[in-house]
Amino acid sequence: MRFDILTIFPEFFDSLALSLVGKAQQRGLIEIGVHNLRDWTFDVHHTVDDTPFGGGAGMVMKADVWGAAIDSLTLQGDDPLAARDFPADPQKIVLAIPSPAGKQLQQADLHRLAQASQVVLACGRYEGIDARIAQYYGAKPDFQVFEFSLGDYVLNGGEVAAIALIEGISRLLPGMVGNPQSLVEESHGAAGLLEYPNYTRPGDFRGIPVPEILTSGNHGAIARWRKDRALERTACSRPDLIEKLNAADLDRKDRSKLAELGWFIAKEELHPVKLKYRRAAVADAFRLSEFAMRTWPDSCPTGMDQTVISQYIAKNLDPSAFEKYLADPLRFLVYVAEVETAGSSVTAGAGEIAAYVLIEITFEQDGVVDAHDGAPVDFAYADIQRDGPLIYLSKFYIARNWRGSGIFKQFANWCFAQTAAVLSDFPQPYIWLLTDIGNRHQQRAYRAIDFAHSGKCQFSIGDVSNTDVTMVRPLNMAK
Ligand code: 6GU
Repeated sequence: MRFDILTIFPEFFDSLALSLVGKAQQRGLIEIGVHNLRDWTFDVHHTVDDTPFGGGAGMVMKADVWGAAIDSLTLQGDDPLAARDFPADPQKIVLAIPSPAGKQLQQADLHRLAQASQVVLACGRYEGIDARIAQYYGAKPDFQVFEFSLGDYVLNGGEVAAIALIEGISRLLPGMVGNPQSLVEESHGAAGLLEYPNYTRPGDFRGIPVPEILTSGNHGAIARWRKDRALERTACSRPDLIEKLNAADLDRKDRSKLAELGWFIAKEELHPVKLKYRRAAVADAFRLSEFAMRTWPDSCPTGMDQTVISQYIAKNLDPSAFEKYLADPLRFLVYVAEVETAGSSVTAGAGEIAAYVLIEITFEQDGVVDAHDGAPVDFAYADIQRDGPLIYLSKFYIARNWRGSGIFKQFANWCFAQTAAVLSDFPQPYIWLLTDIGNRHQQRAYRAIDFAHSGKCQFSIGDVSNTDVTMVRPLNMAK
């Protein structure tokens, strides 16, 4: 591959003699020509710029000077003899133009450019190069114009970006990097994640040890640890990359790590989605009601009468019921998990609701809880004594398409931590719930988040009586 750099600061590129790029030149893997743009000027002052048509600040680099320079480096001129010496190559010549107005350079661009046989780098200064250069060469069939930016910030000229491009392309060429696996594992490699953190000797640096697992010799566990760190780093620094991960490439452990980080894969979805947890506001009443009406029938005992269900919904889950809860924030805690969309964190009611939780803070006087029969007032959970109110998990619903995504455990833990903060005056409140005795699946799910069975109780829906089990756990679990 051949690079030709056009610049008014040729010395800028002395650094290309160093390191791997320098070695690659010595070994003939790449050729780099550095050319002074002023060699193609027409006047004694070697003028490369002029004032912009239409006015405005700064200077614009002249198309005629650039055209002459690019032509001569790509042997596009009128000299048929020169053209004959140019190796016939079916591939296009890449004219790479660094510019803060270009497409942000990505690893995938480098892989594509690594296929070219010649890359001409046009390093502009000032306000850039006359736009007709990109237009003219872009229209030529044997050229491919690539205007690229390093990121959303402004440098004085394209030189730094040109060096970045050359180094980024060179290391992808065959024979450049010793171990091709390191191209896959590194950040922005095939996995679509940022790289995990690395450590080497000494084992203790100023009191900071190396993570123990890395010295365990357990390769499976090390691979898992690295993947988890890569997922964490990526979720933190580059959530846009998490959004692009393919669900099909994510195993159970990946999904569970992502769930911890707030990212979930809904049924039929191809990519993870970020869910945001928050306390609901009065303005959420209508949407919550709509959501509750839609999800409530799913949790009813099988074979329950449809009209009974409808009556219950109309009476207990209409918007005014939620308005009542939301207007009484000292007694009712309502939390929602919703798809994070711009603005939804500020105002209620933007993103799709994935789940909601309704907790009722019920206090106890003289051994009598002020609401709900069947509350396990006397139940003692293993060795953790209740020391505070016995509060009631009234509702916890997850939309069908979000079930099995890991949201249940994550959202529950978040809600309980929030609730514990609200009740921080009490050392150890308990939280309890009722669920249909026949719904083994649900009971198992609650056991998985540390609830224990505490008894049975009758629960009426309309005039139909059902047997429920009660389950309970301390609000603060040591974990
Ligand atoms: Cl490619 N050029 C200039 N002048 N500034 C930049 C850039 C390029 N990329 C980011 N900032």
